[in-house]
Amino acid sequence: MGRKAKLLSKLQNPDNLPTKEQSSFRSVEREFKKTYVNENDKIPQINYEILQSYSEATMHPGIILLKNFLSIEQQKELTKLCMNDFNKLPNLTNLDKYYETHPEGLFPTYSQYYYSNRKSILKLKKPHEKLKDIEIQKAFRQIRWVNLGLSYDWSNKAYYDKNSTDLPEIPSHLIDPPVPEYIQKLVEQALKAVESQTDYLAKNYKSEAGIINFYGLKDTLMAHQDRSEQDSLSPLVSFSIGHSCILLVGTEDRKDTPIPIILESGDCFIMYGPARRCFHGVPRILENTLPLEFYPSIDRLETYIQSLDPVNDMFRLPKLKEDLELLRMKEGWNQTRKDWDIFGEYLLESRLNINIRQVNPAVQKKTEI
Ligand SMILES: O=C(O)CCC(=O)C(=O)O
Repeated sequence: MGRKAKLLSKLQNPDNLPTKEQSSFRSVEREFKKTYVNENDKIPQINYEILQSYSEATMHPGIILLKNFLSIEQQKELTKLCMNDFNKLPNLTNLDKYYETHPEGLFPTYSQYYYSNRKSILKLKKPHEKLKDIEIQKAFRQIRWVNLGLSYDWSNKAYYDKNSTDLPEIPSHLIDPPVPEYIQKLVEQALKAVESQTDYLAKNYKSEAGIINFYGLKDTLMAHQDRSEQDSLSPLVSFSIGHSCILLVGTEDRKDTPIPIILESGDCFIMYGPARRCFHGVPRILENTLPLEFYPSIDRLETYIQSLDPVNDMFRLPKLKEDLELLRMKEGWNQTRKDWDIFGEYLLESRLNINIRQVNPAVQKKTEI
């Protein structure tokens, strides 16, 4: 049996899913990536129900998955906030290190391109041997992360010490803004659910830092442990929007076999206490999983479909065309898309993840957690 056929049979039969003896984190990660990412491969159908029931049955202690936690309206609001409001100073993005930082962020210029075809270029701060100036529509797609709350130094994998002389190139009064209130409120609601299921005391939690991850359909996130937060027990609260993904969650030992969990749009995933330092990663964004509610207007979708490549996008085209037909039958669809097109079209190729952490240990807790 070939590798692909083997994985497919594993996914279709829970008894055959990787076991401790068989696979380290790396090898399971590789199987998901290899089997599904190669454009020239035929993409096997994933048996969602089996994968989902497998994840639920084997959930680690310290992991809580709140399905459909966010309403569609909340997800749309968060998408707008992530793409525009939060995507600018004082929050740093991956592009700020190399490219000119726009105080109002890239969204206004991207929006002018999207709605009026006004072209503009994002310039490098200084010449770079590999990078070059880029058109705004490409630059916007290259935003990979936005830092919320306490500023994080990605090179040293540590939160900046305000008293350090080695601060990022932003005015010092902009460092360490609070996590946006809209997100803090959602985190509070999610933690109420944790509180009702465990003896974690949510009122001591502080949303101190966060990351917004912007994934394209081929992006992945390597297995990693979150070790930068001094508080190693408080929950990490994570919201998913747009395309679904497979999240692999292992143990604190990279050699242990991780479990695959499907995170869908609107889900809230929480790791706390015993799971807080577990290895986790995203080997796969699942194409054809964007809920219909997030699609743009019919004209925009038609133009988008025409812009796709019949070979490279052969596994997405049939579903997009099917969805287009469904939308054509929905009366007044375009009227409900007012001001949504730019966000909806972005989500046709994306997943957003917002995850929030407490960095410093809480003062008082009911239990060790
Ligand atoms: O995208 C996700 O769901 C996981 C994100 C994550 O693990 C991280 O940002 O450290």
